[in-house]
Amino acid sequence: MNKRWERTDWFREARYGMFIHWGLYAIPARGEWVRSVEKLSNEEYEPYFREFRGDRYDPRVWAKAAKAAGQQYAVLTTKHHDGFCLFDSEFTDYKATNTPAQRDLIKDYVEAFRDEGLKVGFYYSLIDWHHDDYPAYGDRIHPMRDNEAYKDRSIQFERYVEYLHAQVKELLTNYGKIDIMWFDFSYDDMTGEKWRGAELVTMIRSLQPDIIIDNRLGGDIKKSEPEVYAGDFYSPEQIVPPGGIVDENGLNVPWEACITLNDNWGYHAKDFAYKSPKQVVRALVECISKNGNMLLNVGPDARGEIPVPSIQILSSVGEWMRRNGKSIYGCGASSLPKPEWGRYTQNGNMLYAHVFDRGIGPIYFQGLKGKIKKARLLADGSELKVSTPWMAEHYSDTESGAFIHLTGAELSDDMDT
Ligand code: FHN
Repeated sequence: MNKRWERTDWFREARYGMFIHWGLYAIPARGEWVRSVEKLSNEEYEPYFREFRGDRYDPRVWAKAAKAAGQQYAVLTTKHHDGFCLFDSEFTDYKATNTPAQRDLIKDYVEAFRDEGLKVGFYYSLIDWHHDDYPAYGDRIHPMRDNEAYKDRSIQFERYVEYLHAQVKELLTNYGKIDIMWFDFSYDDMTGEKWRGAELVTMIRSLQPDIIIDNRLGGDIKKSEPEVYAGDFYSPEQIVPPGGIVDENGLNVPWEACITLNDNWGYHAKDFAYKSPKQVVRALVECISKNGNMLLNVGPDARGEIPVPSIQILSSVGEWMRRNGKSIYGCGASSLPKPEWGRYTQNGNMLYAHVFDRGIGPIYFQGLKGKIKKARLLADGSELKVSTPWMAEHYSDTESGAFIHLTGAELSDDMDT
């Protein structure tokens, strides 16, 4: 892969992470956009700040759940759009240490996830509905967008940008090595140099040389000569991009699809539409089959616990990962055409056939005539009889990936791996 993406090597090996949206919005329990959707003023939202305790918050439990799920990294909201800081920032009083929680939630998260051997990422909202110098009246998404009281307020947006830079600096200074900086999100003219993006990224890279940054500061990561702030990976949301992500020359760009387990990022008391483990596995396989990652979201409740349905799905997918993870970690797209029965992932000369819809009769491996030396079911290592050079006998377990071991020489001769 292009030298430009070298710092994402670990990321493209890891392939699968946990996204965590947690904050004051878990108390109203109507999703993380509740302030904007219901146009709540700072004063109307204030009771949640005074009440926030997170008495059951134990990031070690979260970290163990992520590890058992087969996830290799995590990204936690340090500040979402409501401006509430989960970390002990010296630049605001609107922070967890000033609530009944009385602790630096980010410090505990970093320690817990590192202790489990996972990489650690910070989500940081560029948008801030609490800060006095963030544009409000007439803004497309601000809770006070229609509030006349905010119409003629004189704000100094530059003061907000200073605040943003100062907080990113303290996040990347006070918590040791951080692996991902996940900004969210630029919109309309609020993008790129509006955030003083080039200066911000230069500062980030000087503090954390190995960190990777998403593409939501702005710019166009697909350009051969992108803006300094265009990021290290593309971040599609709630979709697995049909053809993966390539740059203007058709070369692969690292990408990560962030996906919710239900209909909301933040906790929602009426969230029942959970995806099934099968849907999650198939989405994960699809991401890797297109050279991407998947960041799967959980939204802990007001007391700090990941909802039981989320835990159950993560655990079930984790069992699949425990048996089939070799077909995910370090894998990417195969040069073979997508088979009718499912998807391929590949790692060097090891081809993984993910059979979703077997249909009837043997599985047909188009283009592999004479190439299959042996076939094993990845989940249990059992032999799959290759009844003719390009067919493998059908087998019962349609949920597990199978690997088809091809001899390296022939494969590298015939297929660009
Ligand atoms: O508005 C946010 C949303 O709340 C959530 O954080 C997602 C996660 O990628 N990002 C924004 C919507 O694109």
